[in-house]
Amino acid sequence: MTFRRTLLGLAMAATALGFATTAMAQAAYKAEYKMSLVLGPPTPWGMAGKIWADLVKERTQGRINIKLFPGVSLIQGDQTREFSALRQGVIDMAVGSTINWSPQVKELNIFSLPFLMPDYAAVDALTQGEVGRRIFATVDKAGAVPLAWGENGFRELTNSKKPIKTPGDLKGMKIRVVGSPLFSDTFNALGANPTQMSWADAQPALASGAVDGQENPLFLFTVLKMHTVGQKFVTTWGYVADPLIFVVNKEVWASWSKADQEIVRQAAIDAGKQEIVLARKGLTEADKPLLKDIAGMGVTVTSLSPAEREAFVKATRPVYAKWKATIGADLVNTAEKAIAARK
Ligand code: X2X
Repeated sequence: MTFRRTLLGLAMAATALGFATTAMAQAAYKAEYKMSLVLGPPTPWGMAGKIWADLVKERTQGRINIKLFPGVSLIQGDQTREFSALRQGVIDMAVGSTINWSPQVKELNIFSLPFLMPDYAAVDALTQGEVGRRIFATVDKAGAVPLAWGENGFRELTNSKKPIKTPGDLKGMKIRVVGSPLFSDTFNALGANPTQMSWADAQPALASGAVDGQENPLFLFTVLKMHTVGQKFVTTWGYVADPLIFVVNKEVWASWSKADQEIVRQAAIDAGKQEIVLARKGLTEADKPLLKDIAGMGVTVTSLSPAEREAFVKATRPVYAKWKATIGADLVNTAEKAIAARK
């Protein structure tokens, strides 16, 4: 029967095509994929990359092999170029901070708005809700495939000079800041003297005293033993927190079979969940053991009362207003609402 023969022919052709496509995709797999990170293991950020790479290798039976390049070494330590390099294919995949990609994706500055997120529930309300979905759509449009959220963390202030309790205490202090100009605006508004530099340059600058202070999540303080480079004072003010985003270059993503794409996506989600637990360890328990560890290093840890914190909030309101417009008032309004409604 002609009809049946045609059907059979079509089925055979489809099968052959299916094999061909699979074979082509398989042939296009690289022997090794390059993953960019600023911080390597044993920091939570580095562990995010390691857990992701290990899960992918195991679940694809080695079809997808990933090598970690911490220190953003694929782009000579210039972390603000990471997103461009990812888009261009110099980097195959990355676990990157929203701060470092903000120069290319302005919406990512939302997490760096001073005092937007008062606690971890606020961070989750953004990344796990509508704001997170809209940001992923923006990252996708900007040229990379976003898969999951992780966390660098709340960025606390450290310095070599004195305890910081008021904006006045920061006056004239040389503070190393990161990536986006929003950070320079925030520290200028507080009367400090901010200097933008990469993390690679920040470490020698702290050691030599070229800068007095910096801001980063506290696990970095203990991992790097920052008290040994003169950082004797810590103020926990929780003014911003940077999430991490797991991403893959678009061409690399398209070269993988649907099944492998799903494996890589699920592995990123699983790694992100595990990493967020690591990033919050010692900071979510009532007695905050990480702060005790730091005090045990001979460091003065200053926690702000709500009234003291409010003085910093007030001083940075104009910066918030300016950047709200840059980021997009609609997105920031959505974020404010999600935070107000958090559990
Ligand atoms: O440079 C920093 O401060 C770091 C390591 O936290 C980031 O890459 C955003």
